[in-house]
Formats: sequence, C-alpha cells, structure tokens
Amino acid sequence: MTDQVKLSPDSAKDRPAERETFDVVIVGAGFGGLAALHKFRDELGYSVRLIEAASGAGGVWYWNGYPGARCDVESLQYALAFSPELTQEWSWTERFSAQPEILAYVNHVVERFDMARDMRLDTRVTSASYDETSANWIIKTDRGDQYDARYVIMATGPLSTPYMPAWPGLDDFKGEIHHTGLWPHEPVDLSDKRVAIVGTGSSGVQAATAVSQEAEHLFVFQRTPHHIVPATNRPLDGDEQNAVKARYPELYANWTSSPAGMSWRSLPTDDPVVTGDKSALEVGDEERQATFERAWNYGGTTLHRSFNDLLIDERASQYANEFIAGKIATLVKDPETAALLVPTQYYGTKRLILETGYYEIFNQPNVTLVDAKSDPIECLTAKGIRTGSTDYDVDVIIFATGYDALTGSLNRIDIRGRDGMTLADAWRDGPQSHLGIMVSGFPNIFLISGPQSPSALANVIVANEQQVNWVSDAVRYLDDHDIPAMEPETEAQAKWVEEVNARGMASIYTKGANWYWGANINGKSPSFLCFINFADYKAACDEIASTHYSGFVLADAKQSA
Ligand code: N01
Repeated sequence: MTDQVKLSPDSAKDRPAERETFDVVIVGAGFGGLAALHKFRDELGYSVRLIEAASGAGGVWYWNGYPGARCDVESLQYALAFSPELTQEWSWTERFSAQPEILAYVNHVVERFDMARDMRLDTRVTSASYDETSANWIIKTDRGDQYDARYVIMATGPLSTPYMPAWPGLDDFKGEIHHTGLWPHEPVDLSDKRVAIVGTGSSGVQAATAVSQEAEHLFVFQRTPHHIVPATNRPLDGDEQNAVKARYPELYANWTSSPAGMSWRSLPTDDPVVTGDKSALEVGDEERQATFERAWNYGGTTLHRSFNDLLIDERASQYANEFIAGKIATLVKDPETAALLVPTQYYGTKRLILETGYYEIFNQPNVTLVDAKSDPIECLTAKGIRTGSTDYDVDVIIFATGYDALTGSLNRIDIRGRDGMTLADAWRDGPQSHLGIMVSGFPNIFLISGPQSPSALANVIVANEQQVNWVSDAVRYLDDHDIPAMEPETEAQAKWVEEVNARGMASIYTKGANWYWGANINGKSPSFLCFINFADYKAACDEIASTHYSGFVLADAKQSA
C-alpha cells in the first residue's frame, strides 16, 4: 500500500499557516471530497483547496483499519465513476473488498489525478463563517490557516464521528482502549491478550471474527442481536471483471436509477431467482424456505430482496427472522448462546450485517458472548468492564459502538451563516435542509452525504458523485448567470424535511433504535436522517436543476454588491 503521509508534501506537521483565497474549499478527503476535487479543479478549472484532518486520504477507509474491516457493497459497484479510464484500469481481487485494498485504491486515485498538491492533510477545519458583504466564506483551521472561498463543500462523511457511551471509569482502565472508527495506523498486537469488543453492528461483527483468531480470550458484549447473514465473499476473476468493464456505462446508468444506488441482475454472476418479485406470504412454506436458502447461500444483501415485502409486512419479516434463527441453531453449538444471537426486532430495522465465519467463533473455547442487555455494562474499572453481575478483566477494550451519524461531523465545526447564525443552533431540533445539500440561511455551502440525503442508505460512492455533479451544475449556473449566492427557500426546505420524515416514519427503520434517526445516541433530537430511495432523490434533484433551481433563492448580483 502507498505510504499516505508521503503523498502530500504539505502534510509535514510544521508547515507554515496559510492565508489564501480559492474558488472552492472542500472539507474531507473521502470519496465525496476526492470526487469534488476532480470535478471542480480538473473538469471546471476552479481553484480548489481540500482540507483533511487525517494524515491521508480515504475518510472512513483511512480511519477504519480495525482487524477484519471490509466493505459490504460489492467491489465492482463500489468505485468512483468520474473517469472512464479509472473504471477500466483498476481491478479488484475479491467480491467484497477488505479495507487495505480500498485504501490502496484511494491512494491510486490521489496519485493518478495528482490530487495531493491541492490537499492539506493533518489539518482540521475549526470554523467556516459567511461574510454577507463579500458573499464569501472564511474558513479557519487548527493549524492557523485562513482560507477565503466563494463556495464551500462539506464532504465530512455520514459516519465519521465515532460515538462512545460515557461510561463511568473510562479513565480508570489501565489497559488499551480503541474505537473501530479511530483505529491506530501502528500495529495493534492482540495476540495472547484478553480482549473485549463492545457492540455487534457491522464493525463489531467484523472485528470480533478477526480478533477471535488471535486473542487469548475474546468477550463480545452484545446488547441487541442484529440480523447477520453470510457475505459469501470470494475471489473475483478477470473474466467477471472484464464483463462488467465492457458494459460499464450501461451498468452505471442502472445503478444511478435504482433505489439503493446499486443494482443486482446486472452483474454477470447474479442469480435472478434471489431477487424476488413475490410476497413472502403468497408462496408455500417449501418455496419460501428454498428461496431463503438460495439467497443465504448466494450471500451479500440478497436476503433483503428474496421477497418484496420483508421490509414492509410484519408476518413476512417474521418469516425471515425464523429462517435466520434456524440457521443460527445449526451454526452455533451451545443452545443458550445460539438463542442469544437470534434477532427479535423486525427484519431490516437495523442495517443488515454481512459475516464470514462470525457465528462459528462462538464454538471456540476462547470466545464468550456476553448478554449486555440483561446484564448491562455499568462502568469500566482499572482492570476491565463491570456489568451488573460480573467483572470482566481484560487487557484491551475495543469499542464498536458506532457513530454520531450524519450530523456529528458537521456540528463539531463552528459553521456560521447569515447574521452569525450557527448550524448547530439551526439544527437544535433536528437537521433542516433542502435535498440534504443546502441549508436556509447558509448560502453557497454545500453538503455531500448530508443529513436528509440518501447517501448512508445507498451505495455511498454513487450517491456522492451524483451530489457532486448536482452541486457543480448549480455552481456553474450561478457563475454563468453572474449570481453571487444561492440558498434554499424556507418553505421548500420545510417541505423536504417533512417528506424525509414521512418516508422514515412509514418505513421499517423507525421501528427500532438505530442511527438512521439518531436513536443510538442519548439526547440526540429524533428526526429521520436519510432520504429513502436514491432513484426518487435523483429524480427530485434533476427536476430542480431543470427548473433553474426552483425552491432555491438565487440572489441577484446588484443586491449583494
Ligand atoms: O455501529 P452500529 P457500526 N452498551 O451503530 C452497541 C457502516 N459500516 O460501527 O444495537 C452496549 O451499527 C450497539 O448496540 P444496540 C454501516 O452503515 C459499514 O457497527 O444499539 N452496547 C451496536 O451493537 C453501519 O451500519 C461497514 O443495542 C452498545 C453497536 O454498539 C454503520 O457503519 C463496516 C452501547 C453499534 O453498532 C455503523 O456500524 C462498518 C451501550 N451503551 C461500518 N452503545 C461495512 O461496509 C452502543 N452499543 C461492512
């Protein structure tokens, strides 16, 4: 893998503070930020500065280097599309890529498009303030930099502010503490250690599977059993990749017009039977079981699509739960442990998790499943974790406790719009935006993967590029028409918020506690954070662009002069 720090000559920790003016300042060097850098600098010829807190590009793929980290979107669909050459020249080795390979791809993109020269690494944006007189943003960093820019693009990521419950005793623990979302870049030696992993979402399940292979003993603290199905990962052969590359533009068009920003029945190996158009209620037990079985074996998220009502109908959801319970009973030898792993909430309430050997780790003598629901964690001690009934003495605690999703990374920057209004204040009762891209009172600042956009519920790279394209079209429109600023009309924004929440309330996601509506964090204002259905979203964005940005206030040049 390329050494990330060396990629940028400007990442040296002692570089002098800068005071410069750019057309566009981008915050964040994840996929959204890199796509924006390419679009604005290379395609449109704007001057751009990209600022990134980490020592390398990659966003979550930079930070999530925990053992076992892997993507749950198929590699062939999880890649940037802005360059036809890039789509042809890169090859993936597995159906679901591991984090090091994704980071190697990120570094290839940075090098291939000579991005490092316009990036400042090891630099955290602390504030962004709108100056109404000049219609410019003033962006400040923790390195003492000050940048003036007409446009700001916040590509800070939907799941990039790690969340850790504030248990008493955190400072008392004498061993090592890590969070999966802030994994150190130096090696972490877990061999022959007693390790606790708290949390069994996507991160916890992947980490537990890997750590179980090296730890002396692993305690997995599970509060809620999630729905976990096989990834059925495998090597990708050249023919399969070439078949996708040969039809790339057509396939990409399919993905961008599908509800999740990716599509099945479009890869050469797809099994059409597991993308069912039937209700789970309209078939007999035998057919239902056979379809579930086929989806389970095909792997990935195909179980989701085996029937068309698993995420809608209570009985259908129960059938899926019963099928998964049956599988767990055959995979986990100890009946008590198996029973604890069976999800009881509606199928699909929390994000489906893909596993490779997770259930089997509970057959190992060095792994213990701790039921943190009936016996919750009370505190940390000098030696480990204390629940109501037991002290678990460990050397290392790994928190896989998730993220302050969608709003967390934006709220920790002091963003001030018109009249000095802060974004945190504007969002005190939940986020308000139009399209999840712009906020009333905050002209010319654009969010990529913002709250109330579909990014976190879709193939995030496809969603990021769709937003970058929409934003760059809008910026070009402003510049072509000599319009100094745009922002949402308050009424259009209110309607958008209403629509996002209505879709959320009608969905399975609000039937349980999860990050989609902030329910994973005590005190976070409950509000649905994702727009459901990427295809509908793209259509709404296209419609607004085609009507010269109806629903947005476009300032006229004279007014702001
Ligand atoms: O976080 P999560 P994540 N006591 O919020 C538990 C993406 N992602 O980092 O379910 C005890 O899902 C919490 O318990 P409960 C993906 O979008 C993708 O795993 O709330 N436990 C839960 O088990 C994913 O959805 C990939 O009862 C506590 C866990 O911590 C998103 O990131 C890989 C607790 C948090 O699970 C977040 O996933 C990784 C407490 N006080 C991440 N507080 C892939 O592409 C929290 N928990 C594969």
